[in-house]
Amino acid sequence: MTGVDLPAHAWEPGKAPFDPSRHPHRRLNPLSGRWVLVSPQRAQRPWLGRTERATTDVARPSYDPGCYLCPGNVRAQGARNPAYGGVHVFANDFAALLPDTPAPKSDDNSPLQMRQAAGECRVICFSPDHGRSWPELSQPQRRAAVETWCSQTRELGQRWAWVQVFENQGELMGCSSPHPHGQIWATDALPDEAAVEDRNQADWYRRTGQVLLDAVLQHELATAERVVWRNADWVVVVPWWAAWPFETLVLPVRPWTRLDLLDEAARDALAEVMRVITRCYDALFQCPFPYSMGWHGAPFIAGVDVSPWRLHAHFYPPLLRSATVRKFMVGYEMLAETQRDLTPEAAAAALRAALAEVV
Ligand code: H2U
Ligand code: ZN
Repeated sequence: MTGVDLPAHAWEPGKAPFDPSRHPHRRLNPLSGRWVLVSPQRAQRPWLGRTERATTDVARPSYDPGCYLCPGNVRAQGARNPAYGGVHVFANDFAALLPDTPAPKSDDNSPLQMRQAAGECRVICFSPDHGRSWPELSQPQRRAAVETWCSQTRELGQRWAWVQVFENQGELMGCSSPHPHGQIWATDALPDEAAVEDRNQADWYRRTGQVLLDAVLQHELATAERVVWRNADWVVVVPWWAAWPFETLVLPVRPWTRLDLLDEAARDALAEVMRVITRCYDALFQCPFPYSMGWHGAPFIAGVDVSPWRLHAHFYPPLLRSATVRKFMVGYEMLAETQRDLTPEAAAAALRAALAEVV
């Protein structure tokens, strides 16, 4: 036999019964249809690679004269923000999508495809206070931000097929300003992630007559292994298929399909979810936790059956082991498939422990 020596393992190859907390395995993400390689035996490997500079936890001022997003300040393209006192929404000065875009000629037989891309991009400032984001906002302020997600989704959904509410938090995730803000991009076509989730939820519904994420939620509540926190309306889990080390999925208890349809109680409860989850993340490594998060709900396409859809939010934080060690999606991830060392169950336990300190 040729080859290299295998490293010694804690189990006898070929003999030990499968244990997902010790043995490498693959898990399916049924929303994306992609697999994740889980390698728990590797979680103790030494790290001599890059460390991120820890974000210094200095209190930020409540107003920054140099901030493009603070009330009364002039933005990068010359427009001036009003002296807003609550949530403030404006059209992105550097919009990636424009409403009146001509359509290119398309040739279905060409390998080089091109399609029209029309839409609108907006920025949401969650509060006038430069120094307070989700964890520090008051409950009424968080509730107002949730209300804006819902009302913007309703308004933009009248014109566009897909309304993407999202937010980048922290320099590590490319967030351009510490001022608490999120974004909304609305577009005429289903973007890639939305189209894949749409197809997979529709396939599941056709095959089983069930809503995919309702089935997932039932499993998660039954085992509770990956549940981080819940209230009457929402459940926060580290999904079975998490790709990022501390990725979470926010699922509704009641059968909501889109943000704009949520009732008052669900909106109130969602404001609480945002407090708990952001504090939980910050407590995990005692730093302002970077992440990208966003909402997926049924598209606004006339005549399309929305029954397979369940509203949900994804939180994708990049940190792995501390404020300074992040996960890189490189090498095997780029060329083969996503891989993680820490099991989603261990990640959920760590988040629950962090949460116990702050909530
Ligand atoms: P991020 O921090 O998540 O990148 O979002 C900031 C957005 O705000 C970004 O899309 C916009 C950028 O184009 N922006 C303005 O529209 N006007 C400005 O004056 C600064 C930033
Ligand atoms: Zn500011």
